[in-house]
Amino acid sequence: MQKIKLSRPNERTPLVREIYTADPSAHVFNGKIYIYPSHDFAHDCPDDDNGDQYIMQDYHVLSMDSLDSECIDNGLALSEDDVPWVKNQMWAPDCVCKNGRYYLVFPAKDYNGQFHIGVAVSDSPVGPFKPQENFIKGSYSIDPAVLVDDDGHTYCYYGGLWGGQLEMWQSGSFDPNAHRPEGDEPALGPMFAEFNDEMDAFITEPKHLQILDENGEPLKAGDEDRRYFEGPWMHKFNGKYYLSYSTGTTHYLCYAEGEKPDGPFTYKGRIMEPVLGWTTHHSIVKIGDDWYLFYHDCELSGGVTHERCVKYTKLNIHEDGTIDTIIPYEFER
Ligand code: FUB
Repeated sequence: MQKIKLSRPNERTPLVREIYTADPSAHVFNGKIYIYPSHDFAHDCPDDDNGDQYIMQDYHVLSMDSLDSECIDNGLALSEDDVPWVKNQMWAPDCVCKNGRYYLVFPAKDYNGQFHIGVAVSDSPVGPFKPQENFIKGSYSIDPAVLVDDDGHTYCYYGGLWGGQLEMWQSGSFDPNAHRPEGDEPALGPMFAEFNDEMDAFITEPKHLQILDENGEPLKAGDEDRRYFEGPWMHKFNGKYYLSYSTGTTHYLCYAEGEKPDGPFTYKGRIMEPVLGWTTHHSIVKIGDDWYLFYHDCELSGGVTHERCVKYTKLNIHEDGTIDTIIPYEFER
């Protein structure tokens, strides 16, 4: 395979090196690029399947004047100490601008060890953010990604398996021993709910989204190369809705296409082959006339799974919405 030639000096390199960052949700606000990442905490404790190694305690917002300029760490935007309901593990956030205010939407564990989704607000895209007193009623699990649709409706996509606890809520209440779907059982989709205008409540009952295969059948739990695991993102292209996500155990970024914000979605293919590290998590954003993928890997720490760094690369989206697969380390400058 011919290596692709990268034209931007900071493409596919760590955007900041002073802190470890992951799960980048990128947006353009007022012509400037803002990245809302997790802030990885460096430590020597062992990894486990529950994600206990991801001990994040706060959020920093990154910003760039353009894709070629320096990426700035704007310092502390929100700490776990400031949020009454949060005990620990502030994982992957997103941010939306509504009515001139910025809403940081984030998952964290409460004092019962359960993940929920909270919101904090600021007049500035870089914070500091003031948290709401409690988490969003009826929310659970991790990885919120928020789409403000063209008609102003605001949708939240969220959920993650294993340490993200999505399986544990299948009955509607928290069951740490709940059965994990496997084999030919239908895979669990990401969750979907609509926010109110004030961004302090869901106004629809959360529901699982369906991702279908080429025959219109729901993807199976055992189809680990294609089924949803965590890290949802939604972008619109030519009026269609594109749900992208991580397959977790097989480490791919994949996407599925739908006609409506709540699907159903049909699996389309891979966006990115595995990166260095266990997790893969991304966002997709249009900057100028082109589309970009923001993602993370563990290059900066030499492969430590919980010490990650955010990067970006150009994404090739065709007129029909199909996306070329990125091979993360096959390039030359
Ligand atoms: O950063 C902690 C968790 O790792 C995120 O919530 C997942 O998406 C994975 O990237």
